[in-house]
Amino acid sequence: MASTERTVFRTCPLCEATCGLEITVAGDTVTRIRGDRNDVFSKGFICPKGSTLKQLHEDPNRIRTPLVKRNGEFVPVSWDEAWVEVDKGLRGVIARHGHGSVGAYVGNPNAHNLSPLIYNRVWLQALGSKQRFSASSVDQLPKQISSGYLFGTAASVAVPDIDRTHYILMLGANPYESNGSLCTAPDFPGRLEALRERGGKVVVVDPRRSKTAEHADEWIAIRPNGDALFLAALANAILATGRADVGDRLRAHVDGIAEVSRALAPFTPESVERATGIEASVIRRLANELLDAESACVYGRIGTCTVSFGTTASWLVDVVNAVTGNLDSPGGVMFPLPAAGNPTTRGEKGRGKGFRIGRGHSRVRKFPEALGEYPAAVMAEEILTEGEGQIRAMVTVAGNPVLSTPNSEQLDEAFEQLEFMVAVDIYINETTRHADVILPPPSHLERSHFDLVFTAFSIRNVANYSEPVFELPEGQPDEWEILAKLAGIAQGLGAGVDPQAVDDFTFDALLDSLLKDSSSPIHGRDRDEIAGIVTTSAARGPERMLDLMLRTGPYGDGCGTNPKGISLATLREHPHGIDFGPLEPRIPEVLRTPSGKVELAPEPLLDDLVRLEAFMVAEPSEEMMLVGRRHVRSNNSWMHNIEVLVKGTPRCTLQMHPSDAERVGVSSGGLARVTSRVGSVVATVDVTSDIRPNVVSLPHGWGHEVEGVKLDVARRYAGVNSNVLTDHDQMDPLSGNAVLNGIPVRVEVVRS
Ligand SMILES: Nc1nc2c(c(=O)[nH]1)N[C@H]1C(S)=C(S)[C@@H](COP(=O)(O)OP(=O)(O)OC[C@H]3O[C@@H](n4cnc5c(=O)[nH]c(N)nc54)[C@H](O)[C@@H]3O)O[C@H]1N2
Ligand SMILES: Nc1nc2c(c(=O)[nH]1)N[C@H]1C(S)=C(S)[C@@H](COP(=O)(O)OP(=O)(O)OC[C@H]3O[C@@H](n4cnc5c(=O)[nH]c(N)nc54)[C@H](O)[C@@H]3O)O[C@H]1N2
Ligand code: SF4
Ligand SMILES: [Mo]
Repeated sequence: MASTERTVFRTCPLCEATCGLEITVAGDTVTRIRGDRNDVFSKGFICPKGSTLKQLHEDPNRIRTPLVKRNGEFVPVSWDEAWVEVDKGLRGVIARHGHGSVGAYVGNPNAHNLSPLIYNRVWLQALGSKQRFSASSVDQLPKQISSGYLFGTAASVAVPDIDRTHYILMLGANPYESNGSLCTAPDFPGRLEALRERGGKVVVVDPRRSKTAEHADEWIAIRPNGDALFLAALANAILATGRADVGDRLRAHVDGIAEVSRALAPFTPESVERATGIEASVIRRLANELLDAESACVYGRIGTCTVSFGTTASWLVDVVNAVTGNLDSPGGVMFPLPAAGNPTTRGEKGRGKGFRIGRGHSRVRKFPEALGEYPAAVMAEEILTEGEGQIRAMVTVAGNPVLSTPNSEQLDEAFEQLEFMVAVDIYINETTRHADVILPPPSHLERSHFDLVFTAFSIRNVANYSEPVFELPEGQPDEWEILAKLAGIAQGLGAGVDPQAVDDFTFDALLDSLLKDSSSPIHGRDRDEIAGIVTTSAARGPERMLDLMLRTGPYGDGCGTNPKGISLATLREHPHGIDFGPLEPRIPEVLRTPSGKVELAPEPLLDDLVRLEAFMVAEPSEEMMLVGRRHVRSNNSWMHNIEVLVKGTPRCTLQMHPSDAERVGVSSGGLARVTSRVGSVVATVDVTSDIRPNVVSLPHGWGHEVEGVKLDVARRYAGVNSNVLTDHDQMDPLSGNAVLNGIPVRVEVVRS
């Protein structure tokens, strides 16, 4: 069969590392997947998940035809029939209760998928409901909000320049398992090793001795949710040395240092010792190390974001970076310049409207809107609480909130009560089993790929476009066609609406906005001429949109004005990607704040220091605290149906310190009941000294043994759902982000 073999290169769509894959195909079968050694960014690196795109594609449980629920059972139907059901269901709910009664949840894989990145907005707008939710509010929202206040847009996240830094202080992140987040760096572990080899230092702050901590120079076992206090004290100690300085280049561009300095005065290293569990001398030493290092960066992730001081901690990460002279500087934290543009490259340079939240408030608990959404933690009550504006129907796209968001049992019950639900998903899982109609997108190998999101969080400026490996099966619409059709139906155009018409409308809207934007290279140009240029090279769908974005982006050909610039065609000619080089300083041009400065002392954050101080002086809780963790062979809730990934030592275990295990009376392999305010699970115990006493850890995304779930492999490795324990009442008040780490729990032995 060797004669029919072909090799294709594509970017892995599974995590933020965006590794290049080399895929060998014979006929319609993948024969091998390995790292693409010529990929400009990943250079052959791949993790165990990357090669399982084959198993994912071939998974017999992956849905291949639309499913409609009849008498409680899913029945395969034609696409035409499915659309009639979607139209009938949505139309009915809208007629009875109005547009505002349809809620929407979009999950994490959307961020790795070009079609929804462009067309989700279209159907969400057509739906016209304010009841929008996503995985952002169980994840990175606090960092986006703090960045929005500081730099002007929620996309202005400064990423650690790990290839050039001499020192990294990492909090609540475990890239040896996760491969990095809000920091796209394929082979993150290798890059940390290179940092140490060139004489640099890696310090990890985590209640667990994670794999990253194991490979670091120093592990600091912080108390869960101690990060904001720790960082406040670190900034306080740095400011106290008299050596704090944003650096010559930034001095004229940063406002608020004096205010920050004053506001952080109460947070001395001594006064945070008790609440953080970290000695004052350690904090002072770290302050000096950060100042002494030729360059240094502080980086915080899930453990810093998904806690009750998530936004404040995320802000203080950048405060420390700024006052040590490491903001927007090589080896510090820097702003990427993404090829397809984003809010940091559009509009007037260096100044803007700034960032705010609270354009509306959730109906029941009055939580402010952020980034056009309400917190996922209020979704259940919005479905369950009667009254005007109650959610009666849900649309989910690539999300599994029943396993991923707080107080799962309550949300599960809420989904059960919906009048109608549509899911765009590849599996019947804990969430989609509640759907009336499931619309399956093509497999990950049947679609094109471009990282619209992660090029904006990347430690190098790169661009990589991948063609689909396989053609769409007969009759299978592309994911963008599914979403465009959903938009048409939501708009009331009926089951027969042509997705191409929705696409034309979407393209026209983008083109018009670029023609009007005075910063765009096609500003004021002839509409038909530009449409002609783009349409010849990329007929329609996401490719046409991407082509226009690339051409008008920072490296683009400007549709003719910059002959050396790129278009989609250029990327097609470079299957291993294009490297535009290391990040370059972008302040002040990157800023979109009203003042045109980095606003280091935003009011909402200064105000929150009152709450932080109260937390500092309060008697620390005696209760045990639950934190999460990730494993390199797992991916949130949805890759547990792949045998090669889940087999072996069970991974959904409750990690516990020997002293706690002894007190509770459990040993490794035994069972313990973990109980929080909202729920209770029984988990297998794993006793380890790699965790702080009084802290237990359980990974999320498990608990597949639920009626109606059609994941044959995952059921055999079911595990338990840690989000049965997380509490929908516990939120970071500044962002509405869920608290997923530092959950007070009781642990008891279960005797068999
Ligand atoms: N306790 C606790 N909870 C957590 C976390 C934690 O650390 N601790 N982490 C949180 C974080 S960071 C995140 S991002 C969320 C994730 O939460 P979610 O985004 O809600 O869940 P995922 O597990 O990513 O589920 C993805 C869904 O998308 C489907 N899918 C996969 N690929 C595609 C595709 O190409 N198209 C379509 N249409 N569907 C697809 C899968 O079948 C699955 O149903 O979980 C959060 N929950
Ligand atoms: N293999 C794999 N890779 C993934 C994913 C996956 O599920 N599996 N998910 C992807 C997604 S959606 C995301 S968002 C990223 C997340 O990427 P990371 O943030 O690197 O992910 P985690 O491994 O959850 O690391 C969080 C760490 O925070 C620690 N922690 C808990 N509470 C606290 C605290 O209060 N303070 C401090 N300092 N630390 C704390 C935990 O012990 C844990 O080690 O990973 C992505 N990559
Ligand atoms: S690290 Fe992430 S992008 Fe790279 S192969 Fe693994 S899952 Fe894919
Ligand atoms: Mo995430």
